[in-house]
Amino acid sequence: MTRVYIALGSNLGLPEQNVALAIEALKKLPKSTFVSCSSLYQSIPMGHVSQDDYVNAVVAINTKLDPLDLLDKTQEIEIAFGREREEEERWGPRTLDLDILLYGHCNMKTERLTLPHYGMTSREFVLYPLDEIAPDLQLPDGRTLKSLLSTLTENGMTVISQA
Ligand code: A4P
Ligand code: MG
Repeated sequence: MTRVYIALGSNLGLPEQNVALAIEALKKLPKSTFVSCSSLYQSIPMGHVSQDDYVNAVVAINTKLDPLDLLDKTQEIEIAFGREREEEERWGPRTLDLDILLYGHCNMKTERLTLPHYGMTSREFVLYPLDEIAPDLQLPDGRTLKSLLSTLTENGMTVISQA
C-alpha cells in the first residue's frame, strides 16, 4: 500500500455538499483504504478570475492502485459531480477538483500526471488541511510541511466543519 494525499476543492453548485459527498466517494475507491480527512475549510479564491469562495479539504488514503489508475478513478468522480473540463478556464470555478498531491515519495512528470502536484507547495488551502492530518509530512525532495507553511502568504481561511 502507498500513502496518498488528495486535495478537494469546489465553488459551484453546493460546494460543501460536493466536497462532503466526494469524500464519501473517495472512501469507496477500489484497492484502497481510507486513512483520514481534514476539516472542511472555506477559502478565498486563488487566481484572478472573479468567483465565489471555495470549500477545500484534504484526505489521506492507502492504495494499491498505481498512480494513473488512481487518476482515472479521481477523474471519474470529478465527472460524476458534473465537471465539464471543456468549458472551464484555468483557475476558474468548478464543481469538483481532485488533485493528487502526493503518491508516496513518487516523483513523476508525464502528460497526464505530475507528482507531487505542482501547486501544493504554495497553496494555503492545501497546506493547512494537510497540516491537520499529516503534520510531520515531508516531500520527496526533503522539504517539510512546516517549512512550506512558514513561507506561506495568507489570504484567509475558515474552518466550516470539523472532520
Ligand atoms: N494532472 C497533472 N498532475 C495532476 C495531479 N497531481 N492530480 C492533470 C490531478 N491531476 C493532475 O487538471 C488538469 C489536468 O491536470 C488533468 O486532466 C490531469 O491530467 P485541472 O484540475 O483542470 O487543473 P490542475 O492541473 O489541477 O491545475 P490547478 O492549478 O489546480 O488549477 P485549477 O484546477 O484550474 O484551479 N482557489 C481556492 N481557494 N481553492 C481552490 O481549490 N481551485 C482552483 C482551480 C482555482 N482557485 C482556487 C481553487
Ligand atoms: Mg486540479
